[in-house]
Amino acid sequence: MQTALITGITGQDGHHLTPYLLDKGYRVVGTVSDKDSLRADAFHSLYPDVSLVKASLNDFQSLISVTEESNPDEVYNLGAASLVGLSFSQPEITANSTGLGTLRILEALRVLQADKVKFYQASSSEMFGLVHESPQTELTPFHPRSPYAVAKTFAHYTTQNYREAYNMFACSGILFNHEGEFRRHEFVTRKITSNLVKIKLGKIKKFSLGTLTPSRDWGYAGDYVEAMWLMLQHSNPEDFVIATGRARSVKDFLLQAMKTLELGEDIEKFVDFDKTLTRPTEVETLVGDATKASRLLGWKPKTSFETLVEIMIENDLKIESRN
Ligand code: F7E
Repeated sequence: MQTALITGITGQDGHHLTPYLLDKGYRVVGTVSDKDSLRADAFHSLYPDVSLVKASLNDFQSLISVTEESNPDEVYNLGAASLVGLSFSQPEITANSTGLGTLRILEALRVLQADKVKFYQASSSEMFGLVHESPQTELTPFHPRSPYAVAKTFAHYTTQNYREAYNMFACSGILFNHEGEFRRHEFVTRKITSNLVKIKLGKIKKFSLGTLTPSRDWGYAGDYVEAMWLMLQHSNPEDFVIATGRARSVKDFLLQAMKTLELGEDIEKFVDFDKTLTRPTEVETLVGDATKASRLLGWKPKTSFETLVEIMIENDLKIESRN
């Protein structure tokens, strides 16, 4: 039986990757931090077969212990301080867990001479930032625009360096925005679907957004975790862009969600704008070219933009109708 160790398992991607790996017959071990006990309990009730171990990307010793004890075949490093906006007010916390955290877990694997372990790093399209070309590929230069993106870029290059210096099977998936029913409410897509559902049910009248103009390449997280696994089954450790190839603005997402809920097209009726929700340096448009993943891994996104919005709305309708 293969063992997978997942850092940050209680986050969105852990919720999709865990059942995917359990279905394939893996033993799954996940790290949770001390502060996460509520999320850990909720996760445990969903997946009682998963072992949850206390460990932190900020604590090298805990990473040594969990790696030694779980003896994994594959490590998925999904843990990070992942809120881009918040990273501007918490740059050091972000650099520590998102950047140095990746170094610590790679170093734990190196020190333990776990050189047969395959390592997946959750890199981010945010690294492209002020884009040098469109669409972005594995060869597009990085130009990070937030403390989060700077930390992810450090982690990306650290992964590459461990691969080259120590011959480790270490690779990065450069994932563009991926959303779904497990998305946290702080991210714009979930903020939109959950608040529009509340409006539909008569619980609130309006909500606030920062801006409607930025565009993102939005895919479904359930499709993207398959790409993570495929990367670790590939013959060589390489980096891959994972994306749908189509950019839509925040406004497009909002209008699609309003359409799904039959709320019409009058945005101002439901949305206020709040400058404090904007970022000092914004990333205007990201769109990825996943040709390499399609060619070498046989990976393609399966879920359309319209279906993604529907999945999120259905889920929020279920939750909000219960409360
Ligand atoms: O913002 C704009 C905001 O916070 C999307 C993370 O998973 O994907 C995600 O990062 C866009 C930005 O995600 C609000 O300024 C407008 O342009 O949902 P988001 P993100 O920053 O794109 C990448 C790939 C990651 O790696 C990250 O970890 O929406 N926006 N108004 C807003 N965003 C938020 N959160 N809230 C607003 O009110």
